Amino acid sequence: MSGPVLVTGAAGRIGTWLRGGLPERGWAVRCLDVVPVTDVRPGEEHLVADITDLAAMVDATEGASAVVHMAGISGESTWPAISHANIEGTYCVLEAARRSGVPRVVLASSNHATGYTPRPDGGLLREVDAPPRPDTYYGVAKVTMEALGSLYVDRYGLDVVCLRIGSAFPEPTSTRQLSTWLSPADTVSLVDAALKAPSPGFSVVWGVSNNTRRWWDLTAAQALGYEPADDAEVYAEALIEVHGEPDLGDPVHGRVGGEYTLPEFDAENFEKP
Ligand code: 15L
Repeated sequence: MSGPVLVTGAAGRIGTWLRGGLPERGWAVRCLDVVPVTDVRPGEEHLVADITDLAAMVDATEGASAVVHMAGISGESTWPAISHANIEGTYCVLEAARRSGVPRVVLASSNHATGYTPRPDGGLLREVDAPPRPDTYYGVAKVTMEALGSLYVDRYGLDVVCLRIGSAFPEPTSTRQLSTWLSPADTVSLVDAALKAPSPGFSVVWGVSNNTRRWWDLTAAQALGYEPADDAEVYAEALIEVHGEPDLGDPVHGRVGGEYTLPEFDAENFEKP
């Protein structure tokens, strides 16, 4: 495939992992962030732009073979902040891709699009059995992201893959994350699969590692070509020693969105003084 992959949020945590891993898988990377990337690597292109600046995004997407959209606010915040960065921003990314003729967009959705979904009695939860059920304004923006992706597939014929990312951190830091962790290496593998899958149309898949304790089904992600290699269980003993065995009756473990469904995640607590 010709043309680089435009990675938005390239200076962020996941963006940095992708800049490390995608070139090894054959992808040239064009980095975009609102702040400059400090550790520029050989072969990378660099752009500093705001994803809500449509004209700048049209320029940035010119000649790209795909966009991987990781930019935005990565947790709950105020409505004005979320609606601007995460909803307006996603619109600009998709609209710029369309105007520039970029055929594929990979979107960083989140488990929080479906956060109030309860853990099934048994078995694994499929994406199709977890329709929108946001737990925060952040989750609402991820629902909107998936809806915009769907529109751009049906109306304009783009391929759009939405990754409902779990907990993408260097390692799990809570007992919830023994289920929801997405390792750095598996993040690269998942994005690579989303970029390579032949004609995915509109696709929504969970983004988790092959964790022993996971309860989100990976069949759809694996059908795209995702081959998870990591399992959070190697951290279980140490985390359980500190935090105790997870109580599956606790909403933190009994709902997709975990802590985000608790009262303290009310956006009021995120208002700026
Ligand atoms: C997310 O979507 C957030 O970006 C991240 O900071 C974590 O809160 C993660 O979800 C999670 O559910 O652990």
